Amino acid sequence: MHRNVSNVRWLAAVLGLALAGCGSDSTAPSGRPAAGQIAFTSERDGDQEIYLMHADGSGVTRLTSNPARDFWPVWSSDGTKIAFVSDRDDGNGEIYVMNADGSGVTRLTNNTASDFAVAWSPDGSKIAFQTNRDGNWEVYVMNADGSAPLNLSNNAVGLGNDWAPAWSPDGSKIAFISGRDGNDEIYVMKSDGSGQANLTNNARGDYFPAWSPHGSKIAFESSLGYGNGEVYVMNADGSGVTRLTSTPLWSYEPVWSPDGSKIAFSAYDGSNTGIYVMNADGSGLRNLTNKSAFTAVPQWSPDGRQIAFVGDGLYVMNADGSGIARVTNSASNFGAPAWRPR
Ligand SMILES: [Ca+2]
Ligand SMILES: [Ca+2]
Ligand SMILES: [Ca+2]
Ligand SMILES: [Ca+2]
Repeated sequence: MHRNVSNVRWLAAVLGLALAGCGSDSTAPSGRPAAGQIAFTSERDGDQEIYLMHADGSGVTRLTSNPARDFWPVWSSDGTKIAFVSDRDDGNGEIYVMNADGSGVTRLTNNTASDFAVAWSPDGSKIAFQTNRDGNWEVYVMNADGSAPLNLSNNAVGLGNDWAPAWSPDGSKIAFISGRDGNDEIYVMKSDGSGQANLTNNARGDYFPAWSPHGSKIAFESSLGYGNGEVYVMNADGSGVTRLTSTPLWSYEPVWSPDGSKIAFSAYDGSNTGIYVMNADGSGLRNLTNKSAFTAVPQWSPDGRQIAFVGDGLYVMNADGSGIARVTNSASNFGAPAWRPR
């Protein structure tokens, strides 16, 4: 496996799913529609810090400033707060929240285990995350102020790893990945942890559960029946599994356009990883980046007009692949670019 692909795959699994959001329109001071803002992580100042910029790369603001790692920014759905992970206090990863200007940093977790994979509930009241505080990975939920942490997945059988929580758009359910059956499956549970169900039920690995914007379907990556991973879609109850890609590529990391009409994904063709888009039924496949260098982790802007992605820096392009612009010069960007919800 390509090393970069492996790293980004993990990051995207835990981050890319928590970035969808909605809200009111924003406008620039000129009155024209704002191009959007992106939070991202960079080591440009010597260690990992979280930055905010306009989608054209202008107006870069550093939001964190300390010698420890600060990374994986995730927006609240109203765009007023950013949750993130930092090693600043005890070196083992805790979840923090700050205002969008970097003020008001509050620590939400406090224990000797790893806590990360922040997923904010659509109504902003709760934060799901993954932690190994019980000796294996579990999906937890807590109130957005850090109170009342609860082990939702609560399963220690065998490997017992439960990870990568993703809220359904209506906040009633959480999809996650579980290895409890001997290989990785996509599970779903109610947001209180009840009703846990294996949606994929096959002998291969299943990853990257991505809820459609209306919540009726879940796209995912599976190697079901094939030597390389393909993008599949199923109904939210696990029925109607349909393979969308059929290529010599390893296709993974599906992300729905905000209107649900398209799915972008990353694909590795044996020598290079690029960004592709297709209609939600798998038709109309196109390679958007056509770059000779590694590009991955596509993230739709809230209005669906642009896609940010990671390469040797952060890039933003129009959703049709035109106008590709490298908006940061740093090659050390880490994790998924996080569009501020409108
Ligand atoms: Ca730092
Ligand atoms: Ca911790
Ligand atoms: Ca577990
Ligand atoms: Ca499986």
